[in-house]
Amino acid sequence: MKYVVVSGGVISGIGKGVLASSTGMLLKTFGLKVTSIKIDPYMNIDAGTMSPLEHGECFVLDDGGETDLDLGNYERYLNVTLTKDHNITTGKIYSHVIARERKGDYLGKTVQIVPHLTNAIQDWIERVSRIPVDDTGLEPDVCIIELGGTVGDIESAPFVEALRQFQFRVGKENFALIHVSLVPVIHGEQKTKPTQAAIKDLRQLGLTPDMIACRCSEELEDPTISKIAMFCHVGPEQVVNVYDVKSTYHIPLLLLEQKMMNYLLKRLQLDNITLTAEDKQRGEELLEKWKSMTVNIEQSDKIVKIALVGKYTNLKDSYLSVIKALEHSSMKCRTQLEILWVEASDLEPDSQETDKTKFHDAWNKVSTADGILVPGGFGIRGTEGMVLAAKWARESNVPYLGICLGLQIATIEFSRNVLGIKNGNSSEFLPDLPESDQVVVYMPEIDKDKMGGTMRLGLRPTYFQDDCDWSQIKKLYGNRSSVEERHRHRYEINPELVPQLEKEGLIFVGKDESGERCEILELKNHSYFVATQYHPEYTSKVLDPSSPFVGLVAASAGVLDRLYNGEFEFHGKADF
Ligand SMILES: *[C@@H]1O[C@H](CO)[C@@H](O)[C@H](O)[C@H]1NC(C)=O
Ligand SMILES: *[C@@H]1O[C@H](CO)[C@@H](O)[C@H](O)[C@H]1NC(C)=O
Ligand SMILES: *[C@@H]1O[C@H](CO)[C@@H](O)[C@H](O)[C@H]1NC(C)=O
Ligand SMILES: *[C@@H]1O[C@H](CO)[C@@H](O)[C@H](O)[C@H]1NC(C)=O
Ligand SMILES: CC(=O)N[C@H]1CO[C@H](CO)[C@@H](O)[C@@H]1O
Repeated sequence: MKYVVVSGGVISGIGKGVLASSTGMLLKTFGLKVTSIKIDPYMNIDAGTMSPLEHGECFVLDDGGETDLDLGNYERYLNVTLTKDHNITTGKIYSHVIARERKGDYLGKTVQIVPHLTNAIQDWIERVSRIPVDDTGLEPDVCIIELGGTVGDIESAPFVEALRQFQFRVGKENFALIHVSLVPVIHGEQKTKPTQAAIKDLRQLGLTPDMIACRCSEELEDPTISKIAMFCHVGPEQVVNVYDVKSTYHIPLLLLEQKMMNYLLKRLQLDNITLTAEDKQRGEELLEKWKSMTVNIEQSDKIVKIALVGKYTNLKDSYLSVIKALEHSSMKCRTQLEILWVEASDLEPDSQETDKTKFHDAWNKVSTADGILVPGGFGIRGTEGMVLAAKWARESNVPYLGICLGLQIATIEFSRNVLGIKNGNSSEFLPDLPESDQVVVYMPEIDKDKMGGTMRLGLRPTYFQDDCDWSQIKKLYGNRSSVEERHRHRYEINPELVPQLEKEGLIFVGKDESGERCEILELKNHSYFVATQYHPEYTSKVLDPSSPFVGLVAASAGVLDRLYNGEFEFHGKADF
């Protein structure tokens, strides 16, 4: 097993995750099997309880693990399926060591950060890196380890020490370190001092950079590269120039251009890993497909406008996977994407009195959008605005995709305005709603009193029902009889209402294994009106976008027919 550690210096938030996943993706293009581990030096054990306002979205894995959004990045770039063990947090590793201490595993010895905690970290990395993550079911060849935060923080100290020891445990030829640093441009001059200081910190802690990835707003000049090489005691070929590009999907190509892989291949002796001709060919195809997907889109001058009617629209990170899924889909449909951010509560009539401009602005966006998306979310605020947006989409024949709450919203709207259940609502918003008005109900098997960890979580199957050959969503999923997607919810559509809804044309085309719980709804006789109880965005991949999203983007761009004709399929080689 080869390990590539990606750490960061100077400041955080300069794209360590993108660099790490791009490196992994490039290793895959050589035919290697790549996995990844994210180390988060914070005390939380469970990301499910962290506020999306503070921390961005909560990402859900196949196994129901709730992590922060970085694991999503790896899944999307590397086309792999990770588990909850692929994230290591300080809290997790401490509780692991403390549990062993309680069991008496340390035989009465004094339990210390070094060696007990640092050993536990290394054992964890070795164990988890071997978990198969793709459909080959084989052990991966390379593991990318992203160390969160910046080296030198108090928080990351035990992990840095563990990695220092780890390079000796696994051997020099199996361990490479990429340090991501920042080169600010001040008065037109590229400053190397912060990078020099960051590398000094790193060396002091016993780690040697094999590559220094310099983030900069512009291309590094040759003298800058020489200077960094000289003062940081590396060769110029070890300094990688990662300047700002139009889209993060271009970063792998940028790294490739700079021959970063040549160095890594040599350094890790990757040639010694035996690969079959088939593996190699798969790798080459992957690169062609990546180029074709990410570069073609620039040549398109078509723009599709999707209104995202949500709640935390001023914190866009809380919808990160949704945005990524839209980006992947628009690349597939060869159209540029423009997201219109709509704060749902601004659509409500009340807001007309408080802020007229916002009200008109919001409606202007909704009514000019090519498609409307209502994503998942919690809480009451803004839900009446979402109901109005769903009504607009239904009545104006504008493509609509609802996710989780978005499915419940679409059903509430339909119950009120088509079935005539005037006060139809969700018992999530109104706990003592009369039974006749309950459109959305609490799932019976879930314990109402416990908040954390009581959701329907992770990968579950959805079965397409009989008589839905007309369904667009079924066709988009390739006419499969069932699909597996990731869930995260506590409430569901009231099953007793389903016959009435279906009679009026709102059809539940997908249900769970019991045949009772509604998973996918679709409106008959509409350009595209689909909603899912699950979160398809979590499994969207750069090269394999999620079907419900592809459907929304294609319908909004008016190219559904071309999509069904297979015009957007990849045929072997990038056409440039
Ligand atoms: C991604 O992985 C899945 C299975 O794990 C595979 O079926 C699919 O072909 C892969 N996609 C690409 C673009 O390699
Ligand atoms: C539905 O419930 C919400 C939350 O209590 C409330 O604000 C809204 O007015 C209700 N809608 C109807 C039509 O009763
Ligand atoms: C799926 O089924 C529909 C209707 O039966 C058909 O028109 C379509 O070609 C099928 N698509 C695929 C990919 O098999
Ligand atoms: C869909 O509904 C519209 C208006 O209700 C009607 O004019 C049209 O014929 C319907 N189309 C189909 C395919 O049923
Ligand atoms: C923050 C985070 O991602 N936490 C998850 C990491 O994995 C453990 C299980 O090993 C989960 O319980 C956490 O939710």
